[in-house]
Amino acid sequence: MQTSRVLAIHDISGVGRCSLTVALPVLSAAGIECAVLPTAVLSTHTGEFEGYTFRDLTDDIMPMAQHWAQLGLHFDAIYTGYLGSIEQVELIKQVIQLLSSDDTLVVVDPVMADEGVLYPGFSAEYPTQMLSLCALADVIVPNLTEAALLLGRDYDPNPSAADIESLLQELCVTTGAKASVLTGVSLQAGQLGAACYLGDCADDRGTPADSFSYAAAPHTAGMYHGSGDLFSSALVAGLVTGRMTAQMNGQTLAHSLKQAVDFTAQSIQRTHAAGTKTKYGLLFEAGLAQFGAQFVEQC
Ligand code: PXL
Repeated sequence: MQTSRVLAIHDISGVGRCSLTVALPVLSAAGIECAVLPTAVLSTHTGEFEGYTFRDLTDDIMPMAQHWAQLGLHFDAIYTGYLGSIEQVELIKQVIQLLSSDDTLVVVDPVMADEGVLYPGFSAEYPTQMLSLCALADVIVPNLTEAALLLGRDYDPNPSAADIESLLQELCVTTGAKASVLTGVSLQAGQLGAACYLGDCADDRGTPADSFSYAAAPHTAGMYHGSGDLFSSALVAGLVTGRMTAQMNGQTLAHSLKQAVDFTAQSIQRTHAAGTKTKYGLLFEAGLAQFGAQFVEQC
């Protein structure tokens, strides 16, 4: 049996269903081993909660990575999200260089902002640093706010298809990533989803370079914490089980985009129907078995 191993580099927030408390179950449900490099430990995420604890794990990052390098571990993907500080960006770049092989897919979700504003604790310099991390990525997964910050553009919450495609292309050109994914886009009233672009690079399954793909699902109004993390984790699950490597594969990218959009939209719909406070995150657990069943026979 062939198994895959992903290294997830995010914080762990004890309550609020985001970052590692989402990446771990989602990747595991897809039959993937999820190794974790926690960047910080918090009692809750930083959105809508007051008085959260925050323990910075900067000093543990390199020793943990060096231990894994000594063990000779292979990672099919390295997937980064929320980092504990601006200083950690340089360290995570070193970790990627230390632990990637030629076939390691590097996915960077530049978690730092939403709805036009940076998350608490991130300074105005953070997007520039994050851009330098994106330069090591094969795939980057910003939301519309993060894309605007990375590119130094004004935030537009409702971009047209032409605007979305221009953002996706510029994200690849500016960062050097081979593919870009933009979340939170809507081309039709009542629908919300994501778009992706595979830049001008070789594709082992004949997908034309310079191709765009869209996926959408019924939109549930409201701001749902952790939805970006759920989407990116589901996307990584699809990319890894679809054997998308650093060599890229446009069909796998488009298919994984659709699976991640559907899983995220269903989780949002379930949370809305249950009426729980959105700061406690998405009720994704009831859909995990069905989500994972799409992948396990491929592992
Ligand atoms: O969901 C992104 C995220 C991850 N981790 C922490 C956060 C947030 C967003 O607010 O605060 C700690």
